[in-house]
This record gives sequence, C-alpha cells and structure tokens, in this order.
Amino acid sequence: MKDMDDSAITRNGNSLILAYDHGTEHGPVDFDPQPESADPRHVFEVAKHDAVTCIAVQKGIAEAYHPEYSDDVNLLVKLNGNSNLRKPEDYYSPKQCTVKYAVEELGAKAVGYTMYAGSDYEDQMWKEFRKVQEEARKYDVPVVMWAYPRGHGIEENPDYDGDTDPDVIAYAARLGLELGADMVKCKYPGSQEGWKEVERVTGKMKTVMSGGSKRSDEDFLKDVHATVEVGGNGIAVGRNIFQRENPEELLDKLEEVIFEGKDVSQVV
Ligand code: FBP
Repeated sequence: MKDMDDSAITRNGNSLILAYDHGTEHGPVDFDPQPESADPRHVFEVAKHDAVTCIAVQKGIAEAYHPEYSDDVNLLVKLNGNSNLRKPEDYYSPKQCTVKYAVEELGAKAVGYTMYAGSDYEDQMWKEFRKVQEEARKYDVPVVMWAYPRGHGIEENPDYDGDTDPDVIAYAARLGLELGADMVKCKYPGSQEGWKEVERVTGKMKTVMSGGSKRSDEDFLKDVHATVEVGGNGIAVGRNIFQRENPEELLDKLEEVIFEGKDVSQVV
C-alpha cells in the first residue's frame, strides 16, 4: 500500500477530492442547477480553493483543461466510467485510459477506478483493476477505488437490503483493501456506526465519503464530520459543490471540518 500521507492528494492525511465526472456518469442534467458548471473551466476555478486536494475527471476533460491549471490543481484521472444512456444487463464500467497515459501524458498525481462489486461483470472488473493497481505501483501514484456495490448479486441476495445496506457498503470497502487500493470512496451508510464498521474493516487504507445529491450545508457537514470523527479521511464530492451558487462558502467549512477537526457547530 502506498503511503498516502506523502501523496499530493492528501493534506494532513486527509483529502477533499472534487469529483467532476458527472458529464459521463449522469449526463449534462447534473449541470442544470448551476448552468455555468457545464464549463469545465468554472469547476477548475473552484478546484483552486485551498480545501481541494485534487480534481477527479475523465481523460478528455483532463487533456483539454488541466494544462492551464496544472500549477494550481492536482489531477486525479478517472480511468473508467459509464454513461446513463445505455441499458446494460448489469453494471459495468469500462476502462478508457491507462495509468501510463494518465501519468505521462496528462500529469495525473493519482488515478481512480469504479468497482461494481456484486455485478455480473465483477470478475472482469477485478481483472482490469489488477492491471491498474500494478501499473500504478510502477508509476508510484495512488489508486482510489470508487467502491460502489451494485447489481444482481446484491439485488437477488435476501441477506442484503440493497446497495445502501451498511454490511454491503462495508464489504465493498473491504474489497478495496483486499485488491490493493490505497484509498476507498464509499457512500455514507446512514449512520456513524455504519462508518465505524467501514473503518474497522478497511485497516490502514484511507477512506473518503461519497457526496451524493445536493443537501443543505448543515446536513452535508454533519455526515462528513461523523465520518472524520471515527477515522474517515475526507470526501470525494461533486454535486454538493458545483451545484451551489457559492461553492467557496461550503469549501471553507469543509476545510475546517476535514483538515482542522472542527465540529459542525463551530463552522455553521
Ligand atoms: P457526487 O458527490 O455528486 O455524488 O459525486 C461523487 C460520484 O462518485 C462521482 O464521481 C460520480 O459521477 C457519481 O458520484 C456517481 O453517482 P451514482 O451514485 O449516481 O453512480
């Protein structure tokens, strides 16, 4: 496992990854609440905030826009992704960028890979992840796993209450450790107890909470604080930042909660 405390995408051991791969994953509809967010330059400008340790984007956005921000914004290239347009048999996220290309051509300081544990295509994704993980070691960049348990294996298992079941989230997070990720990103399991379980099973691997759809500052900060308080290492967040009119205001607060250990009542 890479020592993430020395990595460009952490600060005091924690991270705030500004996720901006929504044009791929959900489509431009995610930009409707703040139409200027469809312009990658707008979001790269937001990523210059001190709280942001890196921006996570797909290859094309990295290639076209990161060069003018390379002095101010650390880059995490998302190596796989899938659109909302197709209707697959089960969840699969194809890889369209190599670690070599991400590091050598795009200047990535980290790479990211979505793993749909529980899907019929899990075996295929494990094989792809193996290559990503080994190539990342060669290039000495950390690998962040988007641990998103999904698909038939979960839907059809009566022991699981869907992909938001805390046991399922903890299992998918544990797979990050087992398969050699350096950091795992997972959904908030609904309670601090649930996140404690994530921490218990992921050992020394870094963990970050996935943002989810837009909520009030206070509700969002409460969940972030609940994770950090029990050992979480920050967030990978998209819509809760770029769908806001003044994202800097929330970033100021997140900075205090994630990197300075402040309580929500001290920042709202
Ligand atoms: P959000 O903070 O907007 O949820 O973004 C985090 C993220 O993982 C993105 O990287 C990705 O595009 C999206 O969530 C995937 O969301 P979904 O749960 O709909 O697949």
